[in-house]
Amino acid sequence: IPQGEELVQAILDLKKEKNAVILAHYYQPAEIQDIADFLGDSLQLARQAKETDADMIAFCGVHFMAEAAKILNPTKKVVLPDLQAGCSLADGCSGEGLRKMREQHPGAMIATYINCNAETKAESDIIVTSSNAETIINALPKDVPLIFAPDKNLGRYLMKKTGREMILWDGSCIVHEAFSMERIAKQLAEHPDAKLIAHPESETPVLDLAHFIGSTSALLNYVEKDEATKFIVATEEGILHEMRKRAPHKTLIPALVFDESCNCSECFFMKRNTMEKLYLCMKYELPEITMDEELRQKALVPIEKMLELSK
Ligand code: CIZ
Ligand code: SF4
Repeated sequence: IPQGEELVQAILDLKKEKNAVILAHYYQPAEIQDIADFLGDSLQLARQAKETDADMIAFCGVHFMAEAAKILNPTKKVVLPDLQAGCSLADGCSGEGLRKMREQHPGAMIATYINCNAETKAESDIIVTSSNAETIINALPKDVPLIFAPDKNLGRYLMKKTGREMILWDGSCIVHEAFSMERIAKQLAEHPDAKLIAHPESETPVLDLAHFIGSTSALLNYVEKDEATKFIVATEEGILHEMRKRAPHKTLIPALVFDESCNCSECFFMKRNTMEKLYLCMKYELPEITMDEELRQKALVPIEKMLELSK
């Protein structure tokens, strides 16, 4: 495997040779973000995947995101640098589990966060992301019970924002639930001029302290546009790379987590992807995301509904 500058060039050569597009999430390692054709959050990447006319999508993110790309654009070959790039939210909510929950609540609608696998999507009535969840929930019929899966923290936050009661699946993101309210409160005391910004996957005590709560894209825009010059950032630390590019003169401090031996909040699933693995997956076109066509069509329905409602 080539290294350094040669590795970057080799990936660019493969991209041309195979008419590939590289899509990367903001939580990816910095080198991967820098080589990507499109960088985005899960909603933006789903939109890019749907629209691309490349023959191959090299998806640098986690498995459920690459699956969403395949669901939206099935004629393209979708490859993922590391098939083990999972997600605690997706792994904790199976399609079968959701089906059982529906049986327990006859007549309920199921709104599911995009952080879930294809089987789980197929059991859902509508998919949401953190950028469109509030709008979508407000647009759903009010006279039926509503189940929200799999993130209970995002679910709780949405109940507060929309005033709508929801039945919550008991899942969480291991990265966002690791933030420590006590340690963050100390950080705020040490930096009285800083604003705390947080992703709604974080737990309630952290959200209660936050000056601003928003999706990945909303947090990026906020840091860029807000008049404050110092921010304590409670979300996956990979996003600091793009924040620094957009707001080079601002001070960005990663929010502290419970584990005192570690000073940042990395999603270890996201970081399984490396430049070497990106090179290999493009060269050998493996591992590839494949999906049963019936499952794909079922999973597509609630995603299309989301895209329609969040235009
Ligand atoms: O995986 C995540 O935690 C998030 C917030 C993804 C996204 O881009 O919405
Ligand atoms: Fe899943 Fe959390 Fe990692 Fe996002 S940050 S991919 S929600 S484990």
